[in-house]
Parts: sequence; C-alpha cells; structure tokens
Amino acid sequence: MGNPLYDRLFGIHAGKNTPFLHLPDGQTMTHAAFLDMAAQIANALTGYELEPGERVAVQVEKSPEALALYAACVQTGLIFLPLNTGYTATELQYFIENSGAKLVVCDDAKAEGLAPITAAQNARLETLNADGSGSLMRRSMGMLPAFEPVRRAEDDLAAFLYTSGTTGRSKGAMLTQANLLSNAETLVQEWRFTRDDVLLHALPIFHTHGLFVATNVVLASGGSMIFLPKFDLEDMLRLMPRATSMMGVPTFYTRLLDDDRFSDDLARHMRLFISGSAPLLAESHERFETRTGHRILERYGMTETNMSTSNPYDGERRAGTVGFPLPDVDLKVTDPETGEPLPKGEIGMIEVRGPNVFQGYWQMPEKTAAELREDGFFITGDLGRVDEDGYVHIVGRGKDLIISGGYNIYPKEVELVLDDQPGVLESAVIGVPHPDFGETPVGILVPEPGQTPDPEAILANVQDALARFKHPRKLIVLDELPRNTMGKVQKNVLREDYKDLFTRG
Ligand code: MCA
Ligand code: AMP
Repeated sequence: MGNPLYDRLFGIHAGKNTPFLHLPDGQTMTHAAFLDMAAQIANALTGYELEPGERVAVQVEKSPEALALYAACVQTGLIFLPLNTGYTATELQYFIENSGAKLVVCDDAKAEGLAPITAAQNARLETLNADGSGSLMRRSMGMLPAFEPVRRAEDDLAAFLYTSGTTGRSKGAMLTQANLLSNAETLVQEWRFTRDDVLLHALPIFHTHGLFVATNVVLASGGSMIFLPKFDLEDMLRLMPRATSMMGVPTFYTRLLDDDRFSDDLARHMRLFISGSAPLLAESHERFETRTGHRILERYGMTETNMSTSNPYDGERRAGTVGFPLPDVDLKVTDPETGEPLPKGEIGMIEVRGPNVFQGYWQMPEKTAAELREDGFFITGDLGRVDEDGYVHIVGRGKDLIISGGYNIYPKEVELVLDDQPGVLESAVIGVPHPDFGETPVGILVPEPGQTPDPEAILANVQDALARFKHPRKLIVLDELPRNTMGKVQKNVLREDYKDLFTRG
C-alpha cells in the first residue's frame, strides 16, 4: 500500500540530483536535497506525538522549507492545512479552532499574537520564517535526512483548504490523497509536462493553484520550477527567459501586458502559458496573442474540486471559455432550482463529478449535503453553458462571491464586520470591475437613524478583523439599499450603479 501521494510525487525522485527549485539568489536545490530536508522535518514532526490524520495549520511565507513542510506532512500522514499569509489573528483563531489543529506553524513575527489562541486550543506553536529560520527548522536540523513514509491509503485525507461560504463562515474542504494525485497526473498528461519543464512559479503556495496545480504537476512530471516568493514584475521579466512554462491568475497576465518590456522576444521560447482562478477577459487573451504569438490556455477549478476543465493543449484554445471537462471528470449543466440537466447550450448550474472532487466540509454535514450530491456530483455555484463544440463557458456566479486578483472574498463575511461598525444600520458589499485585480469590493453603508458613519474610521477599524485583500476599496453611504418586492437587496442594481468606479478614464 505504501503512501501513494508521497511515493508518486516525492518518492520517485529519491536520490536524484536533478534540479527542483531554482531560487531567486541563483542557487538551485536538487530533488534529493529537497527530500532530505523534508525527511528531517518529518522526523521533527514525529516528536510532537501527533497521530496520522491530525491537522497541521501553516501560515508561513513561501520558501523551500515551507514546501518541504508540505512534503513532510504527506510523509507522516498529517493533514496539511495551509493558510493565506494575509489572514489576521482573528481570522486564524477560527481556522485553528474549527480544524482542531494540534500543531500550528507561523512566522516568528506572528507567534506572539497566536500564542494565546494555540494555548487555548492546547496546540503546539512552532515558527518558520521566509529565510528558512525558526524553531521548526532548528529542531529539524539535527534530524536524520531519511524517513520511512507512514502508510496511507488513497482515500485517506491529505489536506484541508478553507473556503468561505455565503453565510460568512469558512468551511474546511477535505481533500484525499487520490483527489490530489489523480488531478496532478491528469494535468501532467493534458498539459504535456515533462522533466524538461521549468515552471515560472510566482503564485502563493497556500491555495490550490500554486500548491496543487503548479507544484504537484511539476513534482509528478519531474520538472523544476523557478520559485519566486511572490509576483514581482521585474523578476518575471528577468527570469522568463529561463522558463518553459508559466501558470498565473489573470492579474499576472494584465500586469505583464501593461509593461512594454514584455515582448515577443521574452516569450517566444516558452512552451505554455496557463491562466485560471478568475475569468481571463477575452480581450487579455487576444492582446497576449498579438504581443507574443501565444494563446493562453485557460482552465477552471475550485478548492473543492481541484481542476475540472481545461482548454486543449492541441486544438483551439477558445478565448472566453474554460475548455472541455478533463478526461476523468463528468460535467453537467443543471436547472438551479430543480437540479435537472438542461439541454446543451442553455445556461444553468455547473456540476462536476470525478476523482478530483473533495470528500465534504469538515464537521459540516449539512453544508456538505447541500453541495455534494449522493451520486457524487458537486454543485459548484458557478453558472455556465456548454457550446455546440463542447467548450464550457462560465457566464456568472450563482454564489455571492468576489474574486480580487485570484483571492476569493465572500461579501457576507465583510458585511458582518461592517454591520458592527458605529453608526451603521446595515451594509451591502459588491464586486465592481477593477483594472488590476479584475474585481474589487465596495461597501455600501446605510446609517442608523440620525447617525453619520465615518468611512475612514470604519476602514481603520476593519484592519484587525479582515485580511487586507478583503478590505473594501471604497465605502459609500446611502440612505437605503435597493430591495425587490420580497425585501431582498438588489446587488445587481448596486453593481450597475458603481460599475465604473475604478475603470472610468
Ligand atoms: C494583495 N493585495 C490584494 C491582493 N493581493 N488586494 C486585493 N486583491 C489581491 N489579490 C493587497 C496587498 O496586501 C497590498 O496592500 C495591496 O493589495 C496592493 O498590493 P500589490 O503589491 O499590488 O499586490 P501583490 O502583492 O502584487 O499581489 C497581487 C497578486 C497576488 C500578485 C495578484 O494577490 C496573487 O499572487 N494572487 C494570486 C492568488 C491565487 O493564487 N489564487 C488562487 C486561489 P497595501 O495596499 O496595504 O499595501 S485557488 C483558486 O482560485 C482555484 C482553485 C483555481 O481555479 O485556481
Ligand atoms: P476557490 O474558492 O478559490 O477555489 O475559487 C474557485 C472559483 O474561482 C470558482 O468557483 C470560479 O468561480 C472561479 N474560477 C476559477 N477558475 C476560473 C476561470 N478560469 N474562469 C472563471 N472563474 C474561475
């Protein structure tokens, strides 16, 4: 039985002095050196007396050590729970409590703020910093660089990724070894990754895109990656000549296109550009082709499903579509009210089924039952249609969600914080078009009778409650919110009214 995820992503590289991580300082870490580091961390983890299946909550900057911690969790059978580095202590408290994590790893700078939370939870707190220092690595350094992976089955859980919901409470999506492995192996085939690939990796590694799509695909193919701490335009332009492929959110592509130095010369040698996490405007797709001769390959996925569709490697990559269902994925479009399949071409709810689909939300059986059908179809909350050639088009969202630069913001979560502010009777948060982030949140506030809410003071107040990327870019005070005859807030009216806030001239 072994440990399939470890064996097929990491173990296959044992003893190989082939390059794995090209670092910004010019150093290259081989697969073998990376596995040695992972094994040392795995040995350190066993000292915490955690049982396989327990959660390790990790909020750290992107580094080779952070990636090795992921490998070490797979090896030891612990569930890896990565968290956005932007989350505040208030947000982290929920994830730690909800997941019941018994080990939390964070940056030294955040340890003091988290200590009371981990103490209350009876969890260990260790640190790992961007430069690889910290208590976890001090402990690992003295350990043997060899570790016999704990036996795991394909249907054992490997990772929890939290995703917010329309009620404002985050849900832990439970992903098994098979969910991650099947998707990585399918994508290697679909996108033709080989050991010759060098992926330009500038995504964060706490979400599906940067961790499971980008990293797992490189691991499964035996290639290497230029591992950048974050997206930095200068680094991207400097290092692209050494890469063969790139994965990014649409903001990566618009930022590259907005710089004249991003030329045909820089991109000509590249094999593949992939985009996802948010809609890529057909206009960006076309500008990119005109500038570089490359057609970006757009794909579609979710935290709960990994990747579900992709434009073809060979054949037409159709702008404004997310391509075809992956070979092992069933996709149907259903009537959102009845769940009945709709005829081809009609717009409805996208549902997907396959080995990529998660097991449910941690300790939330009702939410799981509401979104994951007994026959295995997952109700994505995305509205779409399949055209006459089989291409899937995402045409909107049935869920109230804003995607800013690839990060999801659930308006309800922000509204709950705004509603609590002095002088605010109620609020509505909407996404409006933004030239850099695609969409950005705007808050509409209705004052309590006789009160005048102060937008600046309110924006200062939300700092502790919400990660920076969730902060409304603007707050607007209105006497009342537009409502339909049922009393429901008409967000479509607000979105129309404020659609030009950031894009006009
Ligand atoms: C940073 N800020 C943001 C964002 N990122 N605000 C809104 N939206 C964001 N995405 C904040 C910063 O904290 C900063 O705050 C200010 O905005 C401007 O920062 P800037 O330097 O412009 O941002 P950046 O550091 O360059 O980051 C922008 C980014 C980054 C490169 C687009 O957000 C990014 O790498 N996004 C990728 C997200 C991703 O991987 N999503 C995949 C999710 P201040 O003003 O205080 O300085 S997985 C998924 O969606 C599914 C499964 C899928 O299909 O892939
Ligand atoms: P997350 O919750 O971070 O997994 O985000 C998943 C959501 O991102 C999906 O439900 C879609 O709404 C959106 N998404 C991902 N890829 C695409 C894409 N290529 N086009 C449009 N939306 C996308």
